[in-house]
Amino acid sequence: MRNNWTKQEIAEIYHQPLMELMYQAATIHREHQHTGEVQVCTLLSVKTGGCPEDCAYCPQAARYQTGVKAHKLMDKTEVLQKAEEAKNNGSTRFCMGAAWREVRNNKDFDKVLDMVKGVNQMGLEVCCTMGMLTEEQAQKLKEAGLHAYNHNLDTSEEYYEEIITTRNFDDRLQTIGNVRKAGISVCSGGIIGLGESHDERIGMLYTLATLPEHPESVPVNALVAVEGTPLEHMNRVAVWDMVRMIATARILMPKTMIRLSAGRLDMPMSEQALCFMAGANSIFAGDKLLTTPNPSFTDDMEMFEILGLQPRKAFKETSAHVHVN
Ligand code: SAM
Ligand code: DTB
Ligand code: SF4
Repeated sequence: MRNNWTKQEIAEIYHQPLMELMYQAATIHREHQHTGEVQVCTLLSVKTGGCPEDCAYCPQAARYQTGVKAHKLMDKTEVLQKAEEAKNNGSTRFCMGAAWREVRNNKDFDKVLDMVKGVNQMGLEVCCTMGMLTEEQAQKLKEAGLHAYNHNLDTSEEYYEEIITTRNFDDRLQTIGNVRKAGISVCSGGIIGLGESHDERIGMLYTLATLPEHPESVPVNALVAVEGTPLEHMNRVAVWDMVRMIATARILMPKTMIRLSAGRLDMPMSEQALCFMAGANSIFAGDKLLTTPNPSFTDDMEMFEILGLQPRKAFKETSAHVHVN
């Protein structure tokens, strides 16, 4: 495991002829992962909309007219019911999202801690994505049984200001550090199709692959262009771009779960198959992501059947704890 990659090295990997890149990624995938095994995660938006941030891609930012209605934090019983459904459908990870800039120490946080306890007790890997966290808050989530925390870089350091102005790239790294210190598994990736260049995509991979420890999971999202957001007219990401990104991530971070995340609804099975071939080994299942649609469980199970993929068991060793001297 290496975390001293240079941008030059990453660029050389990334810009290889696509077939060569895929072959290398698939080879590394076979050496470090159980091929044919795909982690199935379910998302639930427990606190939707009304977010004060200005992330240009996001339908939940209060300042854009996207038709997403703001809701208060859901009740625990309802959340546990959704978790049960997800478990019955074969998901092993349940990720609760909140449209917050940061977690605050209030009654809502106490409610979240309670939800985390409940979901953990059901034997699911529980994950949250709720914005910035302090070290103490991360510790409390850990004590409640949180398995993973998702906090994406979203884009590269160089392109960050074009996409988000209400926080900066270092804020993201700070929270990722707090999650790591609390002993929670780190999930961090980004989105492509925001108008970034190849160099900027390489820049984002560079930051992820040179963290002191690689994230245990890296979601690669294709922008879901939502009407009303500043990025509503962006073109759909080409499958070749997804493949290039996933394959490079797989080569740089061999033990990490690479998640083929948002954007699958627009990808035919043949395109998704290329992504699995290139080293993706995790998906979000269930007919909704946070606020936008996603393929149904039945469609995904049919895809697994056709491609010969197996859902991965919960709490399997990820062993991405790379200790660096
Ligand atoms: N508010 C918290 C935050 O931003 O970290 C957590 C929720 S936020 C919706 C979680 C992630 O969803 C973002 O970091 C972003 O990568 C992804 N996301 C949001 N809108 C998206 C879109 N339209 N297309 C693809 N990914 C999106
Ligand atoms: C991630 O990287 N992608 C997920 C999850 N982590 C939280 C979210 C995708 C959101 C897509 C837009 C929506 O449904 O609101
Ligand atoms: Fe808020 Fe997160 Fe959406 Fe940004 S991505 S607007 S922080 S919910």
